Amino acid sequence: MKTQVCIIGGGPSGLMLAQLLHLKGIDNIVLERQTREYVLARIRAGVLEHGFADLMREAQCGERMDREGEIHDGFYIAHAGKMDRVDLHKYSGGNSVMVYGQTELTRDLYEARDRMGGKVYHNVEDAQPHDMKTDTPYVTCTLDGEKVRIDCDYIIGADGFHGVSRKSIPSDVLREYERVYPFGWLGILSRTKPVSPELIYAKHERGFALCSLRSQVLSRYYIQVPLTDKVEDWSDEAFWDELKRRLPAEVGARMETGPSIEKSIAPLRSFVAEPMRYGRMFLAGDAAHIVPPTGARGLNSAASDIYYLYHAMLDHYLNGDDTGLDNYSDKALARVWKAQRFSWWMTMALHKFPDNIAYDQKLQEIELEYLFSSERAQGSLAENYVGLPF
Ligand code: RFL
Ligand code: PHB
Repeated sequence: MKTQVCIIGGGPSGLMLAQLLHLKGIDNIVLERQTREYVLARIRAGVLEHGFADLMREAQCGERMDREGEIHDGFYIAHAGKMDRVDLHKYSGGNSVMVYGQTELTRDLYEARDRMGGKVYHNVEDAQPHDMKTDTPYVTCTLDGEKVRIDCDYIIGADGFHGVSRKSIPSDVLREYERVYPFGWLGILSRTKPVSPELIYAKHERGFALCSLRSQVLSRYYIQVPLTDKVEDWSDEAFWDELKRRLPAEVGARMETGPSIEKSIAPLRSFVAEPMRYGRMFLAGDAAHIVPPTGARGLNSAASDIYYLYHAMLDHYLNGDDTGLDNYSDKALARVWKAQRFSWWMTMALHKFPDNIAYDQKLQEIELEYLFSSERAQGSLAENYVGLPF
């Protein structure tokens, strides 16, 4: 097979780039290891920054998001027995975020690919990039039991944290920066009315909790748990009891509970791989960087990668200008590191750290007291949460 751009990974990053390139007449193929059903069953992000929402519209996939997604102008932080609101709209110069599930936007991207006759292959085994440092790179893989070779101009590694692309960069070229946190998030999805119309991030002596939502009839809640906990350790009842304990009493009292329809534990990790380019292969999204979900930055960091990569590809194919491709890694990493800083800060401010000394705990409390006493501090939080400019 032959194409202009071969994209490894059919998550939001890969599908979004495929869709944008196709709309400009640039031929591409997406190789996804899992079935479509599997990809669409993963429950992940819920909060999109406006830059991501704009990209969905540019990809002609924003119609349902604009109809069903919710615009949020603020969120709450529960701490020290009170609830303080962060006014995103006021402190970010009129911006807001969109609450729309990653599952739904991935479905929208797949449907757009189908409508336009996009080439998306599922159940792809053994995808492997080759000859990235030459002008004739290619990808090999197994499709329906048959060995296939795909010749291309460029390879995009959009295959997530556990993908093959980053691992194909020689170790003397790749630098990796990582912090693993000593806890995870246990999340449940339930067909219940969300306890609050806006998100509540809760800092509590028993650990962090988050009240989020997918719609007015679908709630998404998380609690911080030790890394040693297993999903099976947590009955629905135990989850609801613990969640309520970590929230202000009046919030817990009005919590509508019900059976979980999904329950999973995600470990928390910060990770960056540099550079994000190796010859004719470019990394994008979780393949190159991971943030703990506390700042809702993961998918949104992927969005800026895709934005830079898309425009760099357009310059290459339509204007013969490679400046964008040459600058991609530096430009993407500059924004990635800012999202890392913000996610690290939110995580440090809101979680219970098992090894914290009393001094650290005091500083953690003062961090939030300071935040809500300073409009400038809230301004900094707001501009990062709604998304720094691309
Ligand atoms: P993905 O979504 O991991 O997709 C990569 C795809 O590549 C496939 N793949 C391969 N395909 C072919 N060959 C191989 N060898 C392959 N290896 C892997 C995989 O099957 C997969 O389909 O990466 P992508 O596209 O870069 O998207 C990144 C986002 O998924 C991620 O950043 C977000 O979900 C993070 N995140 C959040 N981000 C936000 O911006 N806002 C949020 O509110 C938010 N909440 C979250 C989150 C992530 C969470 N978890 C579970 C980690 C909440 C949670 C709980
Ligand atoms: C979610 O709804 O899944 C969600 C929302 C905000 C976050 C993380 C996850 O910071």
